[in-house]
Amino acid sequence: MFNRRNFLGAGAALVSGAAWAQTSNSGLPEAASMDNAATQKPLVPTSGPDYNPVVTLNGWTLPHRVNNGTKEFHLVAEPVEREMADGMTAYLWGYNGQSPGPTIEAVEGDRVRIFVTNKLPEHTTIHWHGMILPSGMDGVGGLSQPHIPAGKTYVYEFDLVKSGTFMYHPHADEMVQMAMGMMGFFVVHPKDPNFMRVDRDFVFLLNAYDIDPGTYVPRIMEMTDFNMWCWNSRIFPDIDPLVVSKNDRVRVRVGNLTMTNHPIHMHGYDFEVTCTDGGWVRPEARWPEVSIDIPVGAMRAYEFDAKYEGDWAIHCHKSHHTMNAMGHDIPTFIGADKKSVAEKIRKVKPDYMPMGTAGMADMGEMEMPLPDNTIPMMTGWGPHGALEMGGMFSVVKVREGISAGDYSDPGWYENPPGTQAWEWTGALPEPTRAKDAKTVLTPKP
Ligand SMILES: [Cu+2]
Repeated sequence: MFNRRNFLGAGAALVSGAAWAQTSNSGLPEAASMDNAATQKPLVPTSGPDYNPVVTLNGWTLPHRVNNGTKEFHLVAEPVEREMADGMTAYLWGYNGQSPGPTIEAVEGDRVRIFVTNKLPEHTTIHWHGMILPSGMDGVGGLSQPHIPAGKTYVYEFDLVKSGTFMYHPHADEMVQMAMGMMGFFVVHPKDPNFMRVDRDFVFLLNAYDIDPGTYVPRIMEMTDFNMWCWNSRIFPDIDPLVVSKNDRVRVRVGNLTMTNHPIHMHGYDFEVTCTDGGWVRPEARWPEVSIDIPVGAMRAYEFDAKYEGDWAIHCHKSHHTMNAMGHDIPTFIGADKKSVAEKIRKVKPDYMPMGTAGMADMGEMEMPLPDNTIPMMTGWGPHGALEMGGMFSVVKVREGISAGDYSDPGWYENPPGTQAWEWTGALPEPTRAKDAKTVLTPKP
């Protein structure tokens, strides 16, 4: 297995590896590596057909070189340290320094040659999810090819016969390798630059981990009880916002490589599903939605015109998926009177504070002492207070006049006067039916 020393060793090898690349097109292409979990600038094409590059949330696009008309990429499967949020790092497996791996972008009609170097402690392969390609390039270890042994480099080469949104992941010891974070996006842009053109094109993968608070390595045997619900191995409050200029045409591509479905809900807009991993959805086959369920092992892309300025929440609608670790196995105390027991506990633990008797919102506001390397289950602050969120949550920030290619955080939206919910300060008559109510869920003071 790996330990911290192996980790650093793999990183160091990569850095020195960069030096031998780029010398000749007959050798391996450079294996770029990323040491940063922030959203990187999109990679604008410098040759071939024009396209609007995607923005990988808290991720990056893999650079390539062109060798006699073939686009060459170099993926390195290896242990990585991934910052999931400020104060929380996971020891994962990924590609080229990060989990998920970098997004691969190319154009319909391209021939691609992808070198895969295995720096994991065990064998691996890469399956190109959704792609139409020769059987022997499909990446199922044992079925379509021998596994790539540790330390070896294999080459995948095929034509991109259709545009769309695809994923890549191992088809070798999958339970372990995907639970450890090995996955990435593969976006094939249409050959016609005007087909399905948008101004902003975001991609992220849904993934999940079970990492006990205070530890670093996911429990890979977990089937259902995950405690880290991530977008691109990142959790709220540190998933970057989706920054959009007013009136942009926007596409959001979401892939699901967890073991459950995720209804992704975006506020402020209705939108249409325009692409699945099977291909583009014809205009006459689309219907309006405000939540889009992303099935397991699938991707969905939706589009909208950014007509409405504001800070619009985007999140999984399973409420347990907008929580971080520490949120499980907590008994329900709503309606319970913990006053007398709290007095007894304070005799041995003077700072004990009973929580949860009126709901759990107090957990979002408290700065509770935590073990190392975890973050609270509900956290994050907005312009009006605690957000009480975690996990799969971010914000679509639509503003007037953001220049093309600018994805920097514009800060919080200021609601124009008269457009924000306000407090009623007039008379509040007793509702008649409340007099008969026998059950009151709030404990008496
Ligand atoms: Cu979810």
